[in-house]
Formats: sequence, structure tokens, C-alpha cells
Amino acid sequence: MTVSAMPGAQNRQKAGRPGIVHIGIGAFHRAHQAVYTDAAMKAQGGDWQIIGVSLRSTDIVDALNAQNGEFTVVERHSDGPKAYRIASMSEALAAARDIQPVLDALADPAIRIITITVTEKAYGIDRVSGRVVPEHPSIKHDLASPRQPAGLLGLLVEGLRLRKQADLPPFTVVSCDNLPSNGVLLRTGVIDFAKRIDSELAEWIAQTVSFPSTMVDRITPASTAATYADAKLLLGFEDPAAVETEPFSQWVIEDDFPNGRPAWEAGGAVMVDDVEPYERMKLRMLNGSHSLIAYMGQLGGYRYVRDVMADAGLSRLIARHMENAAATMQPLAGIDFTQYAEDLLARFRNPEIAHETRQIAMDGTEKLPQRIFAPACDLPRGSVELGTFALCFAAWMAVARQHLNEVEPSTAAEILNDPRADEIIHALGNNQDTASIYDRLAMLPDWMPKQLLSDPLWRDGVIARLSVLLSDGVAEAIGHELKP
Ligand code: CS2
Repeated sequence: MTVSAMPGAQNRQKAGRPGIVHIGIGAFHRAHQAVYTDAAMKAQGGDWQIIGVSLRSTDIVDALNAQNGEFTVVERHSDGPKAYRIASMSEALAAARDIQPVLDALADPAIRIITITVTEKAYGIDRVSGRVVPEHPSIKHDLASPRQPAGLLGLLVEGLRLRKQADLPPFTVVSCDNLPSNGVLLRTGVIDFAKRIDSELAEWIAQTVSFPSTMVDRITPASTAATYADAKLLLGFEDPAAVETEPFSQWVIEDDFPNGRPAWEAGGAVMVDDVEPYERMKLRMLNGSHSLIAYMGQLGGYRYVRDVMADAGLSRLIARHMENAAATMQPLAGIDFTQYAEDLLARFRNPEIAHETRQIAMDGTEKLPQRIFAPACDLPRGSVELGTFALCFAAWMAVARQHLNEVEPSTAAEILNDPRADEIIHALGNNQDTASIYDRLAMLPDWMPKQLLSDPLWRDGVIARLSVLLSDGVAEAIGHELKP
């Protein structure tokens, strides 16, 4: 195959003008919202090109701009990979390099929607109170210099302030991160942030800005050499911005866009009045199981999700956890939880997808509350279904303990890859006693819900599982869990 020059490098004219700013242009955005927006513009036109903003990294910005914002998506099907180009991004901006162009874009009347994928830890919003966490590094920075923000909330609030000042309508703000009621949470956080600098602005935001919640789903492993090699093989040119993903994709969106929106239905998006039950199902059944796979997989020495799923015992454990997670759900019209679980298991087994357990294991303190603690609170105290939730929490602790037993604290913190890694390592110290490991980790401030903290049955259940994991290993722990 001849390797041709990258199409797009010559700055071809794109269909449509920008209408969206997307914050967080990691692989997931490129494999998900950008694909839906591309489909929407192909089907119905419209000025919905995306201006992509990266808050921290600059490499992806340079790579995308060198390609006129276009990139390759490699879809991993069972009969081999398929690749296609996505042309819905007009340009990319590096906020860390220069914030002004980002603020200009946010204040541009042509921009009507801001979409967001920055991962859980970038919000800096307390999940219980909905208020900002003043010690969060970006919140702290942005409250101190609100006109020169660097973080998500600061940017949104400054963008809205500029629009209010210019007498422009606000944009619609759409969180696409795996957080429960992500729209409601972001709205409360943005209003609280604004209140701290300008109460009138906060009032205007409360009255005029719409924050629809969304549920997003597409398994997107981090790009590797194999992604770039396949992109080149299939389309004939190098693409350092290529992403790879599974064939499945889902986007459920609350249809509350006062300033219009792309025809995302053209890409298969589903518009609903209330996203919360879908989000809850996905967080509990998919993401919760993913976390269980990640921690048990790490303990068992499995690199990829598909390897975990190829282990008969672990695979049965994951299926059991999905049943237990489904038991926390209210019925949802049109959804059969058993079928949903079967489809998830098939997706996790996909041998074409090399999804590292390490990637999912990161940021555990940000993920476990909605994936494990919240559903555990919805089950009756001491119920058998709680077992796999307690096991996931125990496995998270065991992974941290194992890292710290094997390497220096600073390396352990790096491997843990969690915003609270230092606190975790400090809490663990040299402690090998399972009860005190539990007590110290469960009591990290503002983390585990009071209901679980004050439940001795939960505590005993987690400690018992942690003991088995640490002294007898993964197979033994699964055996206990699946005992009839
Ligand atoms: C995963 C998610 O890394 C993780 O924590 O559970 O990124 C998961 O792959 C996506 O939510 C799937 O839609």
C-alpha cells in the first residue's frame, strides 16, 4: 500500500462553522461525541464544528492542528479492524499554552454548546453537597484568579461572565463524564463557584443556563503503537491523533438545548427527558464491574480486561456482580437488565480490545463512590448481594497494599495513579493488619458515605474479604464469594 500525504494537512475548507467548544480532547471524546457530531453534520448539515480544548496536554493539540483537526477512528470488529476519518473538529486549542483563544471561543456568539470530558477528578465538586472543593488545585487557582482560569469550573464561569457582560445568551453546558446526574452536579458546582466571585452572575447562571445530563458509553483503550499501525495500514498514512475503540457506542441525552443542537440522533444518540436511571445503570453495571475487573485483575496478574474475562472464576464473579448491581435498580422501561448484563459481558470479552486493567484501576477514590458505595447503600443491610461490592472495595485496598509492599512509597503513589495517592500511602504506612487497613482507608475524609461507615456488617464483610485476598489470593476469594 502506498503511503500518501495526510489529507487535511492542506487546510481544506470544512462543512459548517464552529458551534461547539469541547473541553478535554482525549481519546474518549474523539471516539464518541466527535463521531456523533460528524454523523449529525453529514446527515443534516448545520454549524456545529467543534473547537477542541485541551486543559493540560499540548501534543494532541499540535497533532490535530497539523491535520486540520481531522483524525482516524479504528473500530475493532470481530472480523478485523475498520477505520474511518472524523472531520467534525475545526481546530484545537491548548489552554495551558494560552488561555485567551479559549476565552474568545467561549465568548463567541456562534458557540452555543460546551461539551465536556475531563474525567471525574477534574471537577473539584463535592459529590454530596454539590459545592466546590476549595482545596482542589484548579478550584483554588481559579478562585484566586477568575479572569485567568485554568480549570473546568473557572473556565465555564469566566466564559459565562463574558457572555453576560456582552449581553449574549449563555451556552448550554453538557458534561459527558461518568458521574451520577452529571448535569445537576455540574450546575450546582458552577453556581457555587460563581457565587464566590459574583453573586449576580451566579443568579443569571441559575436562571438562564441549561445543564442537560448525559450518559456516554464506548470502551476506548488508550491509543498504542498498534492503534497507529492499524490506522496507517487501513487508510494509508500516519496519524498521531488516531484512536481505537469497540464497535458499540451509546449516548443518552436530556433534550434541553435552548440554543439548538446538532442532530446527534443521526449517529444513534437517544434523547430522553430523564437520563438519571440510564446513568445509574451504566455506572453500576458497567463501570462498577469494570472496577471489580480492574482490581481483581491487577491482583491476579492480568493485564487486559479480556484476560480477566477468559478466567472462568473471574468471569462468573463479574456476572454475579452485574446481577447484584441490577438488584439495586428500579425497573427501567424498555430495558431488560439481564440482556444488558449479557451484552456487557460480551463487550468485556471482546478479544480484539486490549483494554488495560491498569487504565481502569486509576483514580479509584474518584470512581468507587458512584460505582460501588452508592449502590451498596441501596441494598438491605447485610444482604448477600453486598458481597461483590465489599469484595471490590477490599480488592482496591489489597492492590494499594500490594504496591506499597513491593516498591518505594513514591513509586507506589505513581503506580496507584490516584489524586489521593499520597493520602492513601500515608494511611497505609507499614500497616499489615486488615482491620486497621480498612479503618484507615475507609476513613479518608469526604469519601465513604456515612451509611457504610457506621455499618459494622459492611466493615466486617470488607475486612474478611481483604484478609482472604491478602493471605490466600484471588482464586480463594472468588471461591468464597461464589459459594452456593
Ligand atoms: C472505565 C470507563 O476507565 C474506566 O474507569 O470504566 O472508562 C469505561 O470504559 C467507559 O465508561 C465505557 O463507556
